[in-house]
Amino acid sequence: MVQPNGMSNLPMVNGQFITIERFLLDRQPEYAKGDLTTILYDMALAGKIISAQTRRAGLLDVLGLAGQVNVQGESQQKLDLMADDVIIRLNDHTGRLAAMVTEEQKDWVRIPEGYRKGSYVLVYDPLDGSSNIDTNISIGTIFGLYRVVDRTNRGRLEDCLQAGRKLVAAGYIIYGTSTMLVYSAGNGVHSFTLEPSLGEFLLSQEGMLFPEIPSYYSFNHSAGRSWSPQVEKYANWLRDSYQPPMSYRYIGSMVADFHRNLVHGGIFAYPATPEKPNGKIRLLYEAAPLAYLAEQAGGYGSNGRRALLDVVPTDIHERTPVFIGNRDLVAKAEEFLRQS
Ligand code: P6P
Repeated sequence: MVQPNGMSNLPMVNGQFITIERFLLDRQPEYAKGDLTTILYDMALAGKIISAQTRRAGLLDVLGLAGQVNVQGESQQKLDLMADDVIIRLNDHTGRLAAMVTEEQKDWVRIPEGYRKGSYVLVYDPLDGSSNIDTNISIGTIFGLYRVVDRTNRGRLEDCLQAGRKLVAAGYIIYGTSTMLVYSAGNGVHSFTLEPSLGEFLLSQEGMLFPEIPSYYSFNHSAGRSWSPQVEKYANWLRDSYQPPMSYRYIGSMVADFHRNLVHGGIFAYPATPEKPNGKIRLLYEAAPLAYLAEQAGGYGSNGRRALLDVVPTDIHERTPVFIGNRDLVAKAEEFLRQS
């Protein structure tokens, strides 16, 4: 097929390039057209803006700490705060949302007075892996979308504290060698690559699935000093017994580890330890959206005992142990953790 000059390096699918806007219009299930689809556009726009800022981080004075700590007591990076501000300002006045939850705000975010409340709740981590910002390692935005519990009384904490099983869409934007948006609205997982010269996210892959044979396992082995005997045995099984042997990769940026494992097969785990009895990863806006994507891609996400999507959060910032990736590897983790 003759490629138009200079266009042949764009991510083509079936010989054509499809923008996320066209994809959402043409492929979204009927029930998802309307506000849900528009919110996904809004997140794509947020991704473009955040990508531009992270690309220039070295040049603009946005590197380094902002001199504040977030509700987690973690030093907030300037890019964290910028990304959070971008997402809130893109979404708080559109009339599509009734509430937001973000890692960077202590309380859930209300829709400002004077603006209509919509039917959706956006939960997100504006910049996961932010401790890597100053070292040019891939970082990412993670998001999930819920419908409000009661349309006649919307915009309440109850709308935010829903199990992941209630998610109607989830996704992430990874700011790496290229900027990619990966999402699902319940109809498979689809990935888009930002073409900077066009400012468009172009369809890269439709219907992503974890490869049958996993290639990587991702743990922070330095935490191994305080793992439970069961987690220790599981980690050793992954290293010594699983066939065909996997490689060990741990970037310290969950979105990047998750994305690599989705593409090549594998498992990411952040178990509980005595120092972190509930693990480190936040349930509502990190683990649950990724678990939703994992299940849509034929994988699974567990807290070691049960599906992450079945856990009802009791606090918007609660943490959870995480085992997420190829279904058989995660099921095996549950098997090891059940042993006394
Ligand atoms: P550790 C980033 O802060 C994060 O939440 C995840 O993106 C990442 O996988 C994890 O923490 C890294 O934590 O304790 O291994 O440095």
